[in-house]
Amino acid sequence: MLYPKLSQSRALMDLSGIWDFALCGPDTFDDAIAGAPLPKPMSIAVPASYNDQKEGVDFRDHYGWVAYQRTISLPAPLAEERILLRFGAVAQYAKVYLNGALLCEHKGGFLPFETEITGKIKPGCNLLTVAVDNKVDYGTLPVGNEDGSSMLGGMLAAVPGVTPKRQNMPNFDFFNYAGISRPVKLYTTPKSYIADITLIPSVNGTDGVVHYRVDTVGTGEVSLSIKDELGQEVAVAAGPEGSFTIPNVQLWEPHAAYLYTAEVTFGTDCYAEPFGVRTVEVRGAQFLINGKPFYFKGFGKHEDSNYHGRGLDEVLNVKDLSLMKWMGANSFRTSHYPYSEEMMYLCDREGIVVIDETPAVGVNLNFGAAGGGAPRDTYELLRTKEHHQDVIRDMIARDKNHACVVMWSVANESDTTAVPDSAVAYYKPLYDLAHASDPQNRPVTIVGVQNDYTKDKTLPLFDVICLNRYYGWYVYGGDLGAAQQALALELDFWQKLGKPVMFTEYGADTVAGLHLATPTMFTEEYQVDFYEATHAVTDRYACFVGEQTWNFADFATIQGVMRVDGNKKGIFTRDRRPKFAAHYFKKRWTEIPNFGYKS
Ligand code: BDP
Repeated sequence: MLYPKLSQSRALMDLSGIWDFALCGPDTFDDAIAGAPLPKPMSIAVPASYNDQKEGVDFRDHYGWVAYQRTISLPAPLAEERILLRFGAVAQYAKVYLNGALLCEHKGGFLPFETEITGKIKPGCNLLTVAVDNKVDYGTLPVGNEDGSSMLGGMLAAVPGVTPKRQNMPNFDFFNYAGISRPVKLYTTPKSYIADITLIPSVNGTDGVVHYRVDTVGTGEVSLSIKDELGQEVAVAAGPEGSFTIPNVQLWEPHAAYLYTAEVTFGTDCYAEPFGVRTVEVRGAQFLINGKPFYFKGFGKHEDSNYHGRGLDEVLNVKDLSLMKWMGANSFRTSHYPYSEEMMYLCDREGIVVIDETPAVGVNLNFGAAGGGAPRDTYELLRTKEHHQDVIRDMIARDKNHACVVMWSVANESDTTAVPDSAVAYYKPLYDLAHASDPQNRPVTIVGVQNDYTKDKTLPLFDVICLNRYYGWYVYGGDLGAAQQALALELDFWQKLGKPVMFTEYGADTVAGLHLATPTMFTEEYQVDFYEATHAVTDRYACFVGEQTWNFADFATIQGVMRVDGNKKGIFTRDRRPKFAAHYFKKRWTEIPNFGYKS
């Protein structure tokens, strides 16, 4: 799906701002609400999660539906165009109404959707209502509890006669922020229009050879003009599918991005898509970008900040990439859901490498919030399979042209050992689907939970072994010697597989400002010791191709006995102040080259 852009053939209107808002019921949304202005509405900012914009437990812990509302009008000169209403992301389920009539529904909180409103938007004022459900359950990604029931149990058994309030219990370790979290846009295209553009770059000697396809609707001729960064035309092409050659191509490289622009025209429609020319390949135990062995230095992140919650914050995006470059980091994973399209374009521009992850987190009923008690068959109990296929297809369709994306992650910390055969039956088709969906056929991974890896039949099916490991925190916390031994045993195991291995998470909760001369857990000194001890082991393995810490910054979680004001494993605080470890990593990473570290 193309990102909405202003061009000589397309008008673009951003509906960001203050909308009317109301909390609604838990289970169903009453369509009648959408037919009239909300009575005594609250004011809410869009785009942003709603949770932290107002005070009160009922607001923060709201379970179920809310309504957003505003009026929209179409400028009269655009009346003859094709008109679309597009949502960057609405978490977790959306129903969109215009003048009381249901236009569309969308499941999933992290990918865009749009609906054509040509002929439905009338002259003058139109009432736009967006109903949003925040419920997570056994059928959603991410996974949560069923029916708002208290599935956690906690440490003690439930007390008979007590009825806990219904609420979302995420089977994942981040706050279930909800609402219209990414921009809402109204845009137009001509009646004959460009529907999609696919670009598949390759390198032939000093030339870039790019295969392309332009999907169109209506009548017209397709032509392409390829411009370099100075706006000079370097190639042309014609027809809906073919290839073009860029002589003496400038490659897109980590920290040295070069972007060309494909200016595509079809009849009167035109659309400009920036792209980089680079190759990605897993060869043996190496991860190659442009044919050179790449070393991932970076983070698992979150879209998370004060007041915005999970809402798009472009200032923060620019700041985060700036901090990464300051430290010599070259990459991050979009843990645990696809990030905004704005962030993906920014990473293309800034030369930051991205592992792009679906929202499949919590597909594990024997771990985390859901854990405890007799083992359960995750794959029998969850109803995520079809939706999981959808999010893989939709994420790849959205992000397929981004040079920054070098690998897809189909899930984080799934149940890959407890019932190994059902895990393989669930994940092998998803691995195949990801490869089949990607025109560039990038590597595909699944991010593995700390487990009895000798029994894991799922991880080895994937192209890169991505490990979330907490030796020295959840396992052997405070005993870094034992942590090192356990980690070395595990890496001895994985290196025999002959595939690249990397950390997609490792870290220690650290309270900023807490210091001790003799480090203990939670101090800033312990965080640095934890990382130093870990690297003393990982640096010995040639197959170990990357280190992405958990987490870039402290972030919000549900309240509970495991978390004091959220997860504190950040290298930065939530407001982006560096902990000691940021300076440690800055020194380490500026000395580790992006390419050839282990060769
Ligand atoms: C892993 C999860 C991540 C958590 C982290 C932690 O992938 O989302 O926040 O551990 O416990 O299990 O800090």
